[in-house]
Amino acid sequence: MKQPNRMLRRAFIKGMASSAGVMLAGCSQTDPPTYGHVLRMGDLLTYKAHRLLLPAQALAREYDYADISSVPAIGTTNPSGHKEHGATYERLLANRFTDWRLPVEGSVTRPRAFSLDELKRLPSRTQITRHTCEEGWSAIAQWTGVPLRSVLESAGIRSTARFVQFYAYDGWVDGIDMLDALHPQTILAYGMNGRELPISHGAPLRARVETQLGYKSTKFLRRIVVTDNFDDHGARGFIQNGWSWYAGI
Ligand SMILES: Nc1nc2c(c(=O)[nH]1)N[C@H]1C(S)=C(S)[C@@H](COP(=O)(O)O)O[C@H]1N2
Ligand SMILES: [Mo]
Repeated sequence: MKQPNRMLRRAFIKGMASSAGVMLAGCSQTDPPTYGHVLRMGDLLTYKAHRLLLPAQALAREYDYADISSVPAIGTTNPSGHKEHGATYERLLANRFTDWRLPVEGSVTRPRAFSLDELKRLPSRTQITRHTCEEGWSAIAQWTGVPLRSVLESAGIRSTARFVQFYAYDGWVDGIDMLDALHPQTILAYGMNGRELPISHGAPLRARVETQLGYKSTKFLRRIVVTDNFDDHGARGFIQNGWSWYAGI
């Protein structure tokens, strides 16, 4: 009586192993690569499993006003001191970001640069969400901004486009795939808790990527580039520094 059970279990384990194999074997040139230690292969498995199991447009939980908490400002809290872009940021800040422009370029049919007012004139979205930092804390805030989807659509997304890269005034560079870029809760936020986005939280504009850990929500946006291929941003990017490029939650 024990025998069939054991065989079933073995078949199940074999099935698991081969489906994991299929997932890994399915990785092509177009998947985000992993580098270094063999354990980092798990990053690709996590990415593929998320994309397989979660409906692409599943919404992150949204909260009530009463749930809003204080949010620590983490990482760069003012890029003024940055060696490459600090002086520019300082000048833009002095003019209250009236001269700030966000170029949206790369794999788009109508590359253009947006002023803050132009972004604010596009339909906005407000959401109260939980920010989860890889350091182990989380906090809830209300974010107001323009869906990244609207911005990309106004620049005309080419059919070959697959990733969106964010460049910041503190030298931070990162990217997300098109599924997260077009996600309804992925916004470029200029407001926080009903006020203008504070400098320490990424003024004048930051990304909110609610489907991933906090470090994917780039602050102090300087430039957006749509790409057909994965870009690891070399030594300045996350992957070669040992972070996971995909940090889905
Ligand atoms: N440009 C830029 N974006 C960034 C960071 C940063 O240092 N620079 N830190 C990241 C990390 S690790 C976190 S947890 C959040 C912190 O956002 P907050 O300061 O609004 O809490 O921003 C993310 N985006
Ligand atoms: Mo973080």
